[in-house]
Formats: sequence, C-alpha cells, structure tokens
Amino acid sequence: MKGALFVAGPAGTGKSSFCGAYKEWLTINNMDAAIVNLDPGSEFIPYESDIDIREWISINDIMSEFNLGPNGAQIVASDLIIENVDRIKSLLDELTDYYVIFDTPGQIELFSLRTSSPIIVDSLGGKKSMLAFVGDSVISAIPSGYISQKLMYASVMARFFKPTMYIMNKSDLIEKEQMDAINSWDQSVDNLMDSFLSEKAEMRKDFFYNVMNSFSESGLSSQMIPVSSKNMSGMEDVYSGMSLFLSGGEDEDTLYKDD
Ligand SMILES: Nc1nc2c(ncn2[C@@H]2O[C@H](COP(=O)(O)OP(=O)(O)O)[C@@H](O)[C@H]2O)c(=O)[nH]1
Ligand SMILES: [Mg+2]
Repeated sequence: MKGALFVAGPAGTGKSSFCGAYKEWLTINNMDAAIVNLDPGSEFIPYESDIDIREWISINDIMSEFNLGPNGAQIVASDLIIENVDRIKSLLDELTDYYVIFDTPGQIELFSLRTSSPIIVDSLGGKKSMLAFVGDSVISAIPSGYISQKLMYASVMARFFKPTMYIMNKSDLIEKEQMDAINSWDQSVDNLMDSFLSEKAEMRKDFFYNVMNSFSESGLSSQMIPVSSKNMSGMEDVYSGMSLFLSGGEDEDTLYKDD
C-alpha cells in the first residue's frame, strides 16, 4: 500500500461519495486506488468497493442475535470491525502500489468515539495512515455551522492524533460569495466573530473567540480543502495533501508543533 486515507465525518456530508470520486480521480490519473468499505450499516454505496466489511458483518444478523434495534446493532457492528482486521490486512497485502481509501461508518460517533477505531487505523494503515474529515459546504456557509464542524474536526484529531485533512465537500452547492465568506473566516477570527454575532447576536463572543483563535494560531484553519464529489473538483488538492504527508513533508510532529 502506498498510503491509507481514512475518511470520517458526520452523516450525510458525502464521505462515501468522496471516496468514490477520489478513487475515480486517482484512477483517471493513472494511479492504482482501492476502496475498503468499513461501514457495516451502509445499505447503498456509490462506488464499487474492493474490500467490503459487509461480507463478514451483517446488521440484521446482529439485531437478531443480540436482540437489538438498528442503533444498538450499529454500535456492536463498529466494535466487531476489529475482529476482521487480520482478514482485511491479508487482502491489503496484495495491493502493493495502491492508494487505499477507507470509508467509515455513516455516523461520526460510530467511528471516532469507539475505542477500537484508533487501533483499526493503526493496524490497517500503520505509519502511512492519514485521516480526511469530510464537512459539508452548505453547513460551513453559516458561521455557527462552520464553528460546529470545526469542533467536530478537532474531536477527530484528538481521537486519532494523525494528520487530518479538512475536506469541505459539496462545494458545488454554494455560491462564490459564500465560499469567499468561508475563506475570510479561515483567514481571520475577527471576520468569523463578526459574522457569527450577526447570526446569533445573543452569543457570548469571548468563549468562541478563544476557541477559534486557538484553531487559527495552531494553523488548523488554513487546511480546509473545497471539494465537489459531484463535479470531481478539488481532488488534486487532496492528492497534494496526501503526497505531502507521505513524502514526509507533514508528519505528526510538524502538524502538532506548537509554533
Ligand atoms: N451536490 C452534491 N451532493 C453530494 C456531494 N457529495 C455527496 N452528495 C450527496 O449527499 C448525500 C449523502 O452522500 P453520502 O456519500 O451517502 O454521505 P455519507 O453519509 O457521508 O457517506 C447523497 O445524496 C449524495 O448524492 C457533492 O459533492 N455535491
Ligand atoms: Mg456513507
């Protein structure tokens, strides 16, 4: 395997669509790419998977075996992924020159809050593992949505402590002015707070100012990559981010350095 990209994010932001689009982009550009579907609960996936956890884990079987509803079964299913790691690893051994993209469970907490997930990432991708947090451009275009998704992004980083790209998917659904506003929030916490206060005038500014300022000071705000999985735009920027990491340009030490 050349590199491993674990794609995480809230439900419906387009993780699976992004996995499919990125694989297609890599393939068009003459690179070998494969997708591992790690979401046992997905009913439909918008790509052809190369390895699929649903071959070994079935939500319906878990529901009847453990007498659980769909939500409980999804949690058990996430924890059962780890029992299939060796099986997946032996299939990955055959993909020597491949970029491998891992699609993760639909709801973010099923991946980022399970204690098994960082172990799964380390076992499957090792030192070549990077994460991609997929956020939604439409949600990001509103200051409160921008802030909420940034906090989710931070929670993924706190959990996995791996280099993590911020992919802002569905960029085709927002206007140029909205994209400009998002960029201006990325550039300046003052701009973000001005917009946030005009959305929620009753909010206390200090708390969020300090939180967002810490993003800005740590360099995390500059990493959002606008992408449209529908139009296949932005994929080359994702590839650059991955290449930079894989070539040693951005490792855990440099990403988390304090200054
Ligand atoms: N317009 C647009 N829709 C998208 C894009 N990516 C995903 N979608 C749609 O968003 C919905 C959720 O996508 P999906 O990939 O299943 O999200 P997931 O739950 O995060 O895996 C689907 O209806 C997709 O067609 C995009 O870049 N642009
Ligand atoms: Mg999905």
